Amino acid sequence: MSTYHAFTEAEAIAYARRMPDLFAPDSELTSREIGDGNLNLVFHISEPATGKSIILKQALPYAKVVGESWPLTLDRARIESETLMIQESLCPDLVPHVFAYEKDLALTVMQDLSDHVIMRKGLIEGNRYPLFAQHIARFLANTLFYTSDLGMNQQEKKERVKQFINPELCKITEDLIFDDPYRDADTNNVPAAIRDAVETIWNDRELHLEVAILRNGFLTHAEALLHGDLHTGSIFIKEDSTKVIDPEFAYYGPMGFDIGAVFANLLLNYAAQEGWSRDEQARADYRGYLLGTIKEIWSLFHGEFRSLWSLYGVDRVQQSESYQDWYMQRLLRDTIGYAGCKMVRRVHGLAQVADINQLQDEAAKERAQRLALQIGTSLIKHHRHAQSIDELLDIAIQAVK
Ligand code: SR1
Ligand code: MG
Repeated sequence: MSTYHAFTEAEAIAYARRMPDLFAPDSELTSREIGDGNLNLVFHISEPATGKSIILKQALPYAKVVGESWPLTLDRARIESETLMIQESLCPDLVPHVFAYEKDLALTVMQDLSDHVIMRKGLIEGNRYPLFAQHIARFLANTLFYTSDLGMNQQEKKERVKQFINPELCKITEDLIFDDPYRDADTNNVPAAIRDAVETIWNDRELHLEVAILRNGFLTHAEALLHGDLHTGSIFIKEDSTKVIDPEFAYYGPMGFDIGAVFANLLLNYAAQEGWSRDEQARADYRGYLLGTIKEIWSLFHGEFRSLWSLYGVDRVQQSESYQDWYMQRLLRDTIGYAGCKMVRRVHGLAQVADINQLQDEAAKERAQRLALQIGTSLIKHHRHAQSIDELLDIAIQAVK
């Protein structure tokens, strides 16, 4: 048993050397800490002679993005590794393989994905990923269906809910997504140029009601085992492969929260095209690609989820067509509402996105921020009335007209 302490690069090498069957005991290894997220250390260990490599991910006992003043449970490393193993059993090609998890060190040893890029970076560079919609729709359909009361034994599911109680990480989401952006909170990071638009949000009672309804769903609706933080920084991608990483926020929550997270991050990039595209035609083309991807994801997800349900549904009472229709419409509405919340928090909340923040042209950045707020708030306000995914797309299209 090892006592918890944050690893140095040299300690990461020493640990990797002890892993059976990975590296020869006397081989030369290199180590680089490459973590650029908000919470953890990530060591890339490689053996130059053979080209073999692995990742050691270690949770820190505080939120790295803020510092030691924000303590954070190490149990999130267990949640992450156990979630990855469940997801691997459902869609093995869409998540990294976990070689080992060591509780006392809050350490997970996993497959190295350095031949992929973080999707947020790929989108900022203007790349297109033709297989992404298929991959993420399959990931969402399988992970959400088979961990819910529709697709697994309902008593075992209750045990799973217990296994994935994740109060500290959920609290971050409850505050940073569903509370702080709607008031003048210390955690916010309000860009001076858009203060007027942010203050409008702080005073918008109609909006606050819709956010309260969505927050209630996040607090109480233990529907499926969610990834819990499914933004484009949690996706490694290349032309022919997609890998979903980092499920440390996993817990039993409303399915629409994960689907909405994917849509929100595509829409944040859509807003950021104000500054990234070379000219109007390129901007319209790339925005068309992003909206087409959202539409394709919803359509493939919807088809796959319903077909899993019809073939493998475990609950006779929930099997009827009309119940499935009702359920999918509610899921669409949740998805649209959560997508809106996930956009708004990234504009003036604590943790923002590179798509917008890396824009060098201040005027373009301001236009992108205002657009993201406009689309996000419209999605939140519309969500309980939505009938079709086209309404989400229309909101995005109207916002740039
Ligand atoms: C204090 S953690 C801030 C954000 O980083 C994570 O990726 C989550 O999105 C969280 O809200
Ligand atoms: Mg993360």
